[in-house]
Amino acid sequence: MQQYGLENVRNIVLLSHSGAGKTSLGEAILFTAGAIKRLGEVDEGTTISDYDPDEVKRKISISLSLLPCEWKETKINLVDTPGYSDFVGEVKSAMRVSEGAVLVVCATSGVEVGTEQVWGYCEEADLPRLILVNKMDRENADFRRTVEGIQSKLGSKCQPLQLPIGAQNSFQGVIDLMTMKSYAGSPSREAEIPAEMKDQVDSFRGQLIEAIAGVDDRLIEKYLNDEEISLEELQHGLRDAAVNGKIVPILAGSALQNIGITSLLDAVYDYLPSPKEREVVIGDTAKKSTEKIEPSQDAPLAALVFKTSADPYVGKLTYFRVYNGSIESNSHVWNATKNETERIGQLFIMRGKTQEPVSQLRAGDIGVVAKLNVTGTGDTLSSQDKPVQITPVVFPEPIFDTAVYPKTKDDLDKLGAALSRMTEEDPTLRVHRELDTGETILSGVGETQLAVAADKMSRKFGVGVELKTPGVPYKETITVATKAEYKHKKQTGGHGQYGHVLMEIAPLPRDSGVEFVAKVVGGRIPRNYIPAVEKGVNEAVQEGVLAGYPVVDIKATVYDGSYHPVDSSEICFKIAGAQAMKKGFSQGQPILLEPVMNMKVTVPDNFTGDIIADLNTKRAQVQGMNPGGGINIIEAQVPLAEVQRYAIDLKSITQGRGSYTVEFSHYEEVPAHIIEKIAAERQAKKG
Ligand SMILES: Nc1nc2c(ncn2[C@@H]2O[C@H](COP(=O)(O)OP(=O)(O)OP(=O)(O)O)[C@@H](O)[C@H]2O)c(=O)[nH]1
Ligand SMILES: [Mg+2]
Repeated sequence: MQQYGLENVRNIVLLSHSGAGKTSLGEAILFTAGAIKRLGEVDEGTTISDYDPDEVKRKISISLSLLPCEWKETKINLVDTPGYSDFVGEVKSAMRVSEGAVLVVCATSGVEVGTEQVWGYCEEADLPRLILVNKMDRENADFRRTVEGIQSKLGSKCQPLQLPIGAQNSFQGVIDLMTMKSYAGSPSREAEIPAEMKDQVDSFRGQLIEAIAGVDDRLIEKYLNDEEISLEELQHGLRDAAVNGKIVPILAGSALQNIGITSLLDAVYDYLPSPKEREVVIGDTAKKSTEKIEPSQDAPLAALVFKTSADPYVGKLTYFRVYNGSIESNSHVWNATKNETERIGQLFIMRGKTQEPVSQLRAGDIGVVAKLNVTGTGDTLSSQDKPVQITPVVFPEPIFDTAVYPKTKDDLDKLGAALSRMTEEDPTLRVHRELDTGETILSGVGETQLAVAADKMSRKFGVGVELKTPGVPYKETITVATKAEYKHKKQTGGHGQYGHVLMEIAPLPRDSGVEFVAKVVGGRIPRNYIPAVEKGVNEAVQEGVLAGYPVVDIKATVYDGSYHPVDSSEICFKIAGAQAMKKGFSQGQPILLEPVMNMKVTVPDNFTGDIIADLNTKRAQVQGMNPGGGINIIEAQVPLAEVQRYAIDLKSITQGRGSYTVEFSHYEEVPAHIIEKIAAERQAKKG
C-alpha cells in the first residue's frame, strides 16, 4: 500500500448550489486520474458518488461521499457534498475535514443562492478555494458573463486562471493563462492557442499578473518597474495568494464531456494547500487548554470522527480524518471525548460505496472503520498517554418538525430503534415524544430531509412510516370562577348508588396546572371518599368541553356534599367529582389556549417587507428588527399553529436566502373565531 507524506495529500471538498455538477465532476476526476475505468452519469444513476438508492431515485446527492484518487503522486481525497440546502449538515462535516474547496458554478445559471451560501461558509472557515465554471458545453453557456457575475457577487479576488476555447457545442478545452499552454479534447491533449484568441488571452493574463503582483510584496516592485517576472515566481505568488485566500482562481470545464479536468487536477495540486500547510487546533484534555500545532505523522494520534452511517448489512461505519500521528488496523485507541478505549478492527479507505482495506492511515488522510462501540460523530480518537480533542463540527439546529406514524403494529415495534439509528447517522435530526399530543416528533432542517429519512427507515430498517404535520398541543381553561353541584343517585334492584359533591372552580394564572383542594367540614363527605372525588376531577380535566384538549390552570375546591351510609362508594364519588368538574368548567366561560413561539427570521434587507406582510397573515406580533450589514433580523411572536411549515414558506418568499430559529415562549388565548375549526379538526382526527 502506498503511503503519502503530509505534503502529498490534498483533501478537497466539492461545493455548489444543487445541480451545478459536483457529482459529475467527481466522476470525471476519478476517471481522468485513472481510479475508475468507466465514466458514470448522474442521470443514469451510475456514478461512484451517488450510489445510495435514495440518491439514484432523486438524482441528487444526499450524503457526503469520499472519492480518493491519485494525481502526480499525490493523494487527492475529494469529498462530494449535496447542494440541496436541507443537507447542510453533510456540507459542514465535509468542509471540516478539507483543506481546500472546489466551488462549482454553472456556466448558464451563474452564481445562485446556494453558491453564495457555500461561499459564505468558506469565508467563515477561511478555506482556500478554486472556482470551476462548469457545463461550458451547455446551450447558453457563457464564461465571461459567468465570471462577471462571480466577481460582482463574490468579489474581485476571483480571477480567471483559464479561458475556455469555444463554448456550448463547440467547447473544446482551456487555455492556462499562467503557462500559456492550451489543452483540448477528452482525453486532454496539448493544443495551439487559437490565433483569434490572442488579444483576449493577453488581456486576461495581464489582469491575472496584476492581481498576483498586487498581493505579493516580492513581486509588486518588479511589476511596477516593468521587470520580467518568471513563470516560477508567478506560480509561487499565485500559490501563496490562493492558499491564503487572497486570490480565488477561476477555471473552466465540462464535467459531463470530461473537458478541462486534467487542468483542474493540476490546479488542485498546484494551488490548494496540503494538510501540512494548515495548522490544527487541538485541545489538551488534561491541561484543559488549546494549542495550534503543525501536523506530523510521527506524533501521537489525533483523529476526528466527522460522520457515521448506519447500514443493516455492513453495520455502523465511522468516518474519520487523521490530523496527527497514525492509526493502525486491529489496534486500540483512546476515545478522548468519551474517555473510553475503542477497539479498531480493519481500516478502510472508501471510494463511493467500495471499501478497500488498508493496514494504516497516517496524518492527512481520511478513512473508515466498521463496528465501533462507543464512538460517535464529533469524537476525537487519540492515544491514552496524550489524550487530545479536536473541535467537532458545529451543526445547525433543527427547525422543521414532523409527526411520525408507524404504518403497522410491526412498524411500531421497530420504530424506536430505527429512529435512534437515523439520528445517530444525521446529527441535524432529532427525535422526541410530545407528551401533550402523544406524538413522536422528528425534527430536522427541512421537508426533503425528513422525507428522505422516512424513505431510509423503510428501505434500511424495514419500518414503514407516514409523516404528518404534528398536532398543536392546545389546552383549555376557564376565565371566571363558578360553582357546580352534582348528585349521582341511582336505585337499581338491590342497594343503590349515591355520591353528592359541591365544587368551586376558579381560574389560576398561566402555567399553574390543576390544583385540587378539599374544604368539606362536619364529615358531610367522609374523608375516605375525598381521594375518589379528586380522581374524578383528574379524569375530567383530561378532556375539556371546547375541543377535547386537556384542561389547565384551574383550582377545584370541594366544599360540600352528602353521602348515604349504605349506597355511597368510591366509584359514586368519583363520578360525582368528574361530573361536577365538567359542569363547572362549562359555566366558567372556557377558552382555548395555544402555544406561542419566539421566532427570529434572518433575511437580506430587501425581503423585510415581504416577511412582515407574510407574518401579518400568520397572527404574528412583530417585536423588533435589527438591520445591519445588508441583513435584517426580524423578531416576532407567532402561534405555533401558523408556523409549523415556515421553513417552506420562508424558502419560497426569499428563494432560499433566509433562515430562522424558533422556540416555545408561552400559552395564549386562541381567538374565538378559530376555535370551531380546531374543534372540528380534533373531532375528525379522533373519528
Ligand atoms: N451539459 C452538461 N451537463 C452537466 C455537466 N455537469 C453536470 N451536468 C448535468 O447536471 C445535472 C446535475 O449534475 P450533478 O453532477 O448531479 O450535480 P450536483 O452538483 O452533484 O447536484 P446535487 O448533488 O443535487 O448538489 C445532471 O443532469 C448532469 O448530467 C456538464 O458539464 N455539462
Ligand atoms: Mg451531487
